[in-house]
Amino acid sequence: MNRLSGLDGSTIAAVATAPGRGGIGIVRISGDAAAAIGAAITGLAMLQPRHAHFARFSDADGATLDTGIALYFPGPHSFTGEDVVELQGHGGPVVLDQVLQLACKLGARPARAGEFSERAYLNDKIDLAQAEAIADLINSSTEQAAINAARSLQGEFSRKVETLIEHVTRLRVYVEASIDFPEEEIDFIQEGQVTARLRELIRQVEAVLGQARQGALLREGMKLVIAGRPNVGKSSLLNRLSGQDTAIVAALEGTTRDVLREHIQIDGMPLHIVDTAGLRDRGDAVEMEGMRRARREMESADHILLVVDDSAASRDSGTPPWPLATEPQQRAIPFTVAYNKCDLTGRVPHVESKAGYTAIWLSARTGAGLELLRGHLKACMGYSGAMEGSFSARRRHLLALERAGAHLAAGLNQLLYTGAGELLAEDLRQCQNSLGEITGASSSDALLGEIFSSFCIGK
Ligand SMILES: Nc1nc2c(ncn2[C@@H]2O[C@H](COP(=O)(O)OP(=O)(O)O)[C@@H](O)[C@H]2O)c(=O)[nH]1
Ligand SMILES: [Mg+2]
Repeated sequence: MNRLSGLDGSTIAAVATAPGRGGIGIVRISGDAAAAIGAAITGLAMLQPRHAHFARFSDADGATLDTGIALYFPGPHSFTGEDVVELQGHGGPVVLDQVLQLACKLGARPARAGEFSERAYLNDKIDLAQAEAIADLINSSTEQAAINAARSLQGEFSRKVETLIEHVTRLRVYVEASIDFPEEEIDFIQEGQVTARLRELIRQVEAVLGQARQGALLREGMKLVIAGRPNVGKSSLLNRLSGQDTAIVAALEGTTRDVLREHIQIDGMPLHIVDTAGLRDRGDAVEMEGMRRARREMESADHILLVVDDSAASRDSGTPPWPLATEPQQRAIPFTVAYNKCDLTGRVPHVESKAGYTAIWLSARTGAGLELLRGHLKACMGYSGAMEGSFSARRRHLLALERAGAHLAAGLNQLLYTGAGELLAEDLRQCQNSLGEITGASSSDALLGEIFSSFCIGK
């Protein structure tokens, strides 16, 4: 794809600072006419590159709108790669809008959401993953997420993907050459070298995928759904974990009917906790609807915290006692069992590893064992202390990496069972395409539109 085909030669302008009032507000202008517009507004004959000009911002009639600093960054050494002028004035919505209107009267047009970043991408200043990292950096809600986004913006993730692309390309060239020159055909299987390289590539894609998963989790957080029978202490646990009195706690069965949500952080790891109605086989219409919603939440959970009343555990049949027909072990969703109310049973809070799940004994009332639960949830999110070398990633990136891995696996199968070099070459081509979607080397216009339109104006 020719990236430059997305550019229309227009000059764009937008307020680059957050809406509202602030000490300083910035109008950013990018495009061929930027320098002329900047000169006209400031009344300066010309703006010196990378020089802070103190100037009056005046309209065509000479009326002063504001005073501030004008900066000029000639392309290609600017954020967008085009001529960029920044007018830094006072941060009031009306005065900034006046300066913006003036810039538009002088030949700019209002920028679309994300259009500055899009131009930076189209002019090859950053790749797609880096552009997304800008949005992630601005939107990050935890320190670790911000650090990760900054690493992606520096190209940490992109470099890993590019290395993968390079290796795939090299293998592809090798395979295709042997197809194109059959007189020199190599017996792939006999030789074994291609198989080994494929296996190594699969391992590398898996490694990057693992890191990207962690990055995505840190960016988006883990959705933890608290589920179980009525009265086991689900709402008490939500309140304990969030440190807030969010949910009504009562000795009455069927107290919680609506789905309750809290967003918390455990050592910088975002966790979205969802408290749900207790599951049982009866209840009035409202409670039944609550249970229906509880099940729906469980289906979209990243992790389920199944709460069991330890003092009544023997009453619930089965080990562990699954509430009614909602058996998380039948789904692919990982889960943890919290044996609550251990203050009543006198059991010491502790963690046990069971087949396919973890069990934790705790008390929502006394808070005993809560640290064990927090530590366990952190581990489930992939918390590893230092988090060195981690970077931000999005679900889109994970899917692309998964597709790339699947194409490699398919290619390996072709090679092992049919010995078909052509089919392997095709799988490698598709693998390369999938990886290219991450950095934008092979992305459709629709995808670009979708990504940049989610940015805010002026970014
Ligand atoms: N002794 C004891 N009681 C608890 C504990 N956790 C909750 N409860 C009590 O159990 C009852 C039901 O609690 P609640 O959080 O509303 O349970 P839910 O229906 O699962 O949301 C309330 O009376 C709570 O005070 C606990 O750890 N120990
Ligand atoms: Mg409740």
